[in-house]
Amino acid sequence: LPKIMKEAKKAGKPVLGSWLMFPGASLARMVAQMEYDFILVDCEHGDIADAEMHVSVGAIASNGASPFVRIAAPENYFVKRALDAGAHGILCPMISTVEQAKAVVSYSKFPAMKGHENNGTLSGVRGTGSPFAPAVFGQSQGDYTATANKNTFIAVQIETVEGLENCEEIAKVEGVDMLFIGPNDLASSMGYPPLDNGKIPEVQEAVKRILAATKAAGKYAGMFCLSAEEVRWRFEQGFDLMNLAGDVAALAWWNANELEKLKDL
Ligand code: 3PY
Repeated sequence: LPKIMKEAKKAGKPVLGSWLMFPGASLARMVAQMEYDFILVDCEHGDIADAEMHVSVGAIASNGASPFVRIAAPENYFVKRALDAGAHGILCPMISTVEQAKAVVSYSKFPAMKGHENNGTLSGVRGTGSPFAPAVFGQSQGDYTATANKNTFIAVQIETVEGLENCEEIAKVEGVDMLFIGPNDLASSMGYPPLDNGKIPEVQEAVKRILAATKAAGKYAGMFCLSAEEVRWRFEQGFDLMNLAGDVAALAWWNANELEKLKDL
């Protein structure tokens, strides 16, 4: 875990984050100054282009939170751009097989470097050269390259029936630090309306199976949450890391709630 998140975990607290679907340094800075451990820049479903992702990652890191990027798909290009921007961690959606998980790990790790065995045992295909990631980490380029394999956090999303069926093996993949459940897509993949996921016993059984597989492999377990109640429920269930909704939900729900109060006028 990145340092700020390790501190939360050590204190026995949930690792808490927020989720950004809008671009902009001002927004990223404001949310990063709240009490969250990490802020995730959502490049899968968010309205955030590559250059905007770079801006958000830098603004988050400079304001006390760990920047995470959810990449658009498990592809080398997206992994490279997020890590090169200085993300402390990536969240990779739609991981359904061991092969996909291994590929994402490989894209995330520099080739093993002689004399730098402390950079972990993993060797991948990540290219060196970004000046931005070292700047975000406050390191020289050499130091960044020599430590990034250990310092960057790789989370994969389990959110398909195929991913569920393979979750025990995916959890064991070396270099996968966290399994993060996307409950909406998981429900959708199982043939249910996504937003009903919390009420569907079959989906909740699947959640328990993924959580058990993650813990058995000694990895961190993450869960997408849309409210404080959900965060509490999942933390008590044994999840380590949760997001408390995000920018779009906050904007939409605050407006809906306040407008409702004026309906009688
Ligand atoms: C899900 O719930 O499926 C997610 O991936 C969160 O956006």
